[in-house]
Amino acid sequence: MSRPDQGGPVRNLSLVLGDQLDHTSAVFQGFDPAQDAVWMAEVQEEADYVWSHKLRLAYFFAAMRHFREELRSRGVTVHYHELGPDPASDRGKTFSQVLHQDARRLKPQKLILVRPGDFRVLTALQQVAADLSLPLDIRPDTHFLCSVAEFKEYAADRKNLLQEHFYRHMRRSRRILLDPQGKPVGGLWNFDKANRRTFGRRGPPEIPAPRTFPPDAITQEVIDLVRRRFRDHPGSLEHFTLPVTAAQAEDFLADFIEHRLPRFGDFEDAMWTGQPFLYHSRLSAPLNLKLLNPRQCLSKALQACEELAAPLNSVEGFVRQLLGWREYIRGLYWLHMPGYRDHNYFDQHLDLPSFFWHGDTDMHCFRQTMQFILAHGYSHHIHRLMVVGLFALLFGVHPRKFHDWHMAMYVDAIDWVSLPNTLGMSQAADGGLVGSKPYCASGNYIHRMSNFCSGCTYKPDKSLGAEACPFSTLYWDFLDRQYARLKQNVRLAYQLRALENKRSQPDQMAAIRRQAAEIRKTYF
Ligand code: DLZ
Ligand code: SF4
Repeated sequence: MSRPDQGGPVRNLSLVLGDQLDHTSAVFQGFDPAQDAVWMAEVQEEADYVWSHKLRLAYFFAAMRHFREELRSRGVTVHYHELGPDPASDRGKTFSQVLHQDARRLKPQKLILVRPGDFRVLTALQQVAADLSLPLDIRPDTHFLCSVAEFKEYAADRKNLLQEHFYRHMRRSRRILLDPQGKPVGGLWNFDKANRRTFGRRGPPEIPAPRTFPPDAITQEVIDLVRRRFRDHPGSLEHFTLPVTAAQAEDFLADFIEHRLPRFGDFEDAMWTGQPFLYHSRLSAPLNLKLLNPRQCLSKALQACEELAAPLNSVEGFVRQLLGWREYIRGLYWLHMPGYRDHNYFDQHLDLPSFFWHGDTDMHCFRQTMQFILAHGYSHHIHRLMVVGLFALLFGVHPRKFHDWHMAMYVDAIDWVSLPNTLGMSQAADGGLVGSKPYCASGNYIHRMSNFCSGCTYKPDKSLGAEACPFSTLYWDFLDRQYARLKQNVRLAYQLRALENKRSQPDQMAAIRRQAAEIRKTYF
């Protein structure tokens, strides 16, 4: 009998998506290379249903092609749909179209899939299987520590799904950073208060640059493809440095643990001009493509803590991101989808100002953040939350438009992580499902955490007049516009008292409203 690579019949066709590049994936359980085959596809729709950054496209395609080569070198048959420079040569624009054709040709008895990271993709693939009358075996994504089923069970009898409580549940149930009595190591569950240092006037010291992985021939071919075929897309391809294989990702992790983890905690929230990475790991991209497993990351960080190579506040901060935040965000996504997409608690409807795509603005903090994003498809979490996200919230942007932009511009963005992060955490549009209070602040926050304001034409402590910081004007305007909704949150009482003081001077409040309206007009 001929094998599946020689055009022979395929028993099971295992579908591997661009964010499922995991050799230990459940899609390979029971896989028999003599009878089964893998299916992978680069498709136009994934590149432009949101207007993706060139680097995001190149990263996915390069990592997918490396994964294909690794599978083939192990004797696995991979049916792979490659995009070429000419769209006319595509066999289909969507996963559904390409899979339809391949399944008709290969005639598998069954399709196997690990739960995708995007509800939209899950429903599309379910539809193909139904149209072809083929069984579709959907398996859990064992990359994550907490399964969808466990999260649903955890959520079932709880009124409030606070991240901090879920994090403690994960620490206890996985016995991570616990002493023999089951208490948190160091006496605290959370060292967040120790993790808000700034760099002061002198700025950050020399920080070892992250390990880079220059493009090999496969990646270079992809870069050339993206440069030609997707030339109108935003962003640059000059800095392709991320790991594209599991082995490279492991080196990337080791480099972070040795050189930047020790000070990661202290300066987790700090920002600085010209420094996109500081002590941050940038592990989110290889993690979200599943080149890295969170268990590897946890084990290396815990080992560094035990060997006293990294202090507890840094290790706990890193563990919280992976074991708390990341797993929590994913659990919430699957708990609330598909309805979650439609939340718009603050009833905001504006488009993004155009500088979200090119960064051409005189707000120095925003310009810097956009430089990082355009060059690297990346900025760290405080730029996301307290610069670009904050501006969208205060300006009045529709939360899903901000999510779509974030999906387009960040290399690490997949729907399961981007949607709760943007729509929930940063835009508070879900009415408090993800965060216990909206992250709203004036330019003073950015001033405290960075040196951006010293290079800016505006003054963060001014909300009126020619020198007023747009963040600060829009901050007071946001509190004023959304007063009735914000008043329901006791955690905002202090900020709202300050607004009430401002409101007691009606002329000043009216001037702020006028200036905010002017900013919206100018930035459109
Ligand atoms: C983000 C992305 C891009 C740009 N391209 C592809 C692709 O061509 N093929 C693919 O399988 N996946 C791609 N992805 C990831 C998907 O958009 C989506 O996030 C995942 O399929 C969800 O599991
Ligand atoms: Fe940003 Fe305002 Fe500071 Fe300028 S003054 S850098 S706009 S926060």
